[in-house]
Amino acid sequence: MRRLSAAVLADLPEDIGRPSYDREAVRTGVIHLGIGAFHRAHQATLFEAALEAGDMRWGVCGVSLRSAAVRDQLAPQDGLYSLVERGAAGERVRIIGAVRNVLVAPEDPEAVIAALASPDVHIVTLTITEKGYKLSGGSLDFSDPEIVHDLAKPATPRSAIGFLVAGLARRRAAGIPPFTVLSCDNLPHNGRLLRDAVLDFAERLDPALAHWIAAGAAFPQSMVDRIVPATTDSDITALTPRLDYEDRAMVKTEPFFQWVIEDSFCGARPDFERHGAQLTTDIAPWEEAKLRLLNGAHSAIAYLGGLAGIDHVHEFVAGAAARRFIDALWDESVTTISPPAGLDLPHYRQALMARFANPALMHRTRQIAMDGSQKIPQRLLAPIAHRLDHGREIAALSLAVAAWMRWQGGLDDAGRAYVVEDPLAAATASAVRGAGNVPEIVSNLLRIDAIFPARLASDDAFRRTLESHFRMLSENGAAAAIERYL
Ligand code: CS2
Repeated sequence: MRRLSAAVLADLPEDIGRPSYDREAVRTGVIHLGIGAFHRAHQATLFEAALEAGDMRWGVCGVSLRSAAVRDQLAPQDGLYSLVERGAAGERVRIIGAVRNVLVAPEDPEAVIAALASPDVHIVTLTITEKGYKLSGGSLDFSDPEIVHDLAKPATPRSAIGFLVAGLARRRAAGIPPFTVLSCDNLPHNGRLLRDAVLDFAERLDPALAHWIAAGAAFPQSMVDRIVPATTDSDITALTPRLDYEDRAMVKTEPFFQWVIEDSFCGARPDFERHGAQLTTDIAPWEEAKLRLLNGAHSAIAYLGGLAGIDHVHEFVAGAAARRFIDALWDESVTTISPPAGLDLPHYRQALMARFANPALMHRTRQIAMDGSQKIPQRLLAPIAHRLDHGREIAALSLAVAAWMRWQGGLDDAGRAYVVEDPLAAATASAVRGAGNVPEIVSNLLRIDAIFPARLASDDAFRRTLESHFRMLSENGAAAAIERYL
């Protein structure tokens, strides 16, 4: 099958959108670290809109910190890929041209540093997932092997932090001002955490560099929202007859798009507001609402659904009891947030449920279950701690945490085995294996302080609730535990 590429853009069927600007005239103003499907379905579409509006500064150079897969998909296609939006009104396909090239960092770290040091580059965006920040207890983990490596060999870094600092150091040496570093990961205070990590790392290398970064670089907070399930081979096969070409780099997503960005940039930026993002001076309420409502429910669905053998999010919320459970979870979480002005919570909840129910997305519970140790603290544990502090019950939120605990055993309710994909999988597996009964499993897991803050690990009411939920899950299964919400 012929591949999508610049040479065939003009041959595509008329109903396929495509860049109308001159791609030759695009400059690279953005470096994106962690170019997976999410970036291509989210930030890249905003930079595309800027290019379409004639502001040619915002082409993207993508960086893969690990595998060559995305480069190998995009390079033969001149960086072009289809954005397939699937919603109630059907499917919309358009070709995005904003990604100009992809660098594979392990193949050539110097090329990444040189790209970061280009005077044309004004913004570095990141989707490196929670674990890419190398944090422990909220600050940079100096015992992380990649951080140890990068401090010893700063000219050939491996971590995002190492690359950012190497790029900034190169700019400083060349007399080029620093860039804005824009975190787009699902972490509360993502910009602040990243700034602290970068400064802590730079400080160890050269305090004057840290000072220069602190004085001139900007690290705005940002909240991103768009559901982007991993592309499957059958998605690619289904798209081929529509294009009449094969697109191995396609991404699928929902029509919904949200990007709320803290208004603090140190240099040039696109006209974000005009292209669909929102700028604000107070980002925390947006982050909190999204993490605790959308992502909190997602993680609950991932573990309860995963244990019950439910493969996709829309299949989970098809059940009346499951929807009641999600509502109960939200009833608990909403009391822990102060919603931003302009967010109508009942409407937001309704809209979230409809997004989860989108059958065309085929969003796998397994995808969300990944890296739970990095996700549940901000999604489930923070609201639980808040409720306990206010003497409120935590039945639904703690059922989700108990399901995460049971998930660590590697066997679903039907006894099927799966691999727990998580940077702390070894620790959680040994916590479960070393236990003789439910109270031991629960207390062994609660002792992992990279996940559970002391405030929760030592809370008797929390521990007892987890034990009783865990027993219910192992004796009756997740489906029965959810049925109780009917
Ligand atoms: C999901 C998120 O995989 C996950 O952990 O909860 O990727 C979620 O789909 C996005 O945050 C939606 O904006």
